[in-house]
Amino acid sequence: EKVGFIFDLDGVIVDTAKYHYLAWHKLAKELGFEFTKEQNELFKGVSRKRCLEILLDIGNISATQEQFDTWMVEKNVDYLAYIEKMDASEILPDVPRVLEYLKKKNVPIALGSASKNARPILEKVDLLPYFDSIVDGNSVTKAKPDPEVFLIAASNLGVTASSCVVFEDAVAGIQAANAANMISIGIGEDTILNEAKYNFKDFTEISDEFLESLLNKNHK
Ligand code: G16
Ligand code: MG
Repeated sequence: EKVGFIFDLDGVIVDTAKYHYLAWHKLAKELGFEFTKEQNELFKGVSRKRCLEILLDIGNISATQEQFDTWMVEKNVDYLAYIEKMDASEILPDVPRVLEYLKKKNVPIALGSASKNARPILEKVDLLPYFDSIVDGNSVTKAKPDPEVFLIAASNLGVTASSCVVFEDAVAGIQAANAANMISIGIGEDTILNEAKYNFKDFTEISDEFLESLLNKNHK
C-alpha cells in the first residue's frame, strides 16, 4: 500500500500568516478598531469568508452583502501585494529537505490548503514542481475541520486515506486529518496541537529516519 504526503501551506511551508494579519489589521483599522496578533490565531486555516465574519464580530460591525464583498476583495488585494514580493527565502526551515527526500523516494505529494492563493504562492517560492496535486480553497466546499480537502488530495494522489500523512499547523487542520483517518503531524506548539498523532516545532526536528518510518509504516 503506497503512502502519500499532504502539506498544509500557511504555517507549514511558508509563514504567510503574518501577511494575512497585516491585511486584516489594515481593514480593521479602517473600520475603526484594533485587530490583535492573538486574535489572528483564530484565523489560521480558516477560509477568507469565515475570517471576515469573525473580524466583523470582533469589531461589532454589521455589513450589507455589498460591503462584505468589497471588504473581502480589499483584504485580498492588500494580501496579494505582500505575496508579490515573496521569494524562496521565505520557505520555512528544512521544508525543501523533506520535499526533496520524498521526491527521491517517488512519494506522491499534495498540497491541502484553505487558501485560494495557494498556487501563486508556491510559484513565488519555487516549490510548485514538487506537488503532484494541489487542493486549495478553490476546490473545496467544506472548510477544515471537515476532512474534504485532504480526502480529495488522497484521491488525486491515488492513495487510500489511511495511508496518508498530513502536516498541519492549525487545530482545525489536525482535526480534519484525524477525521479523514490520516496520520496527523502537528507543526508548531504541541500544547495547542495536542490532538495530532505526532508533534514537531518545525521540520528541522523531523529526521530522515522518521520520514522513512512513515514510508514503511513502522512508526508507532
Ligand atoms: C490559509 C490561512 C488562513 C486563510 C486561508 C484562506 O489556510 O491559514 O488564515 O484565511 O488560508 O486564504 P486566502 O484568503 O488566500 O484564500 P492554510 O489552510 O493554507 O493554512
Ligand atoms: Mg495552516
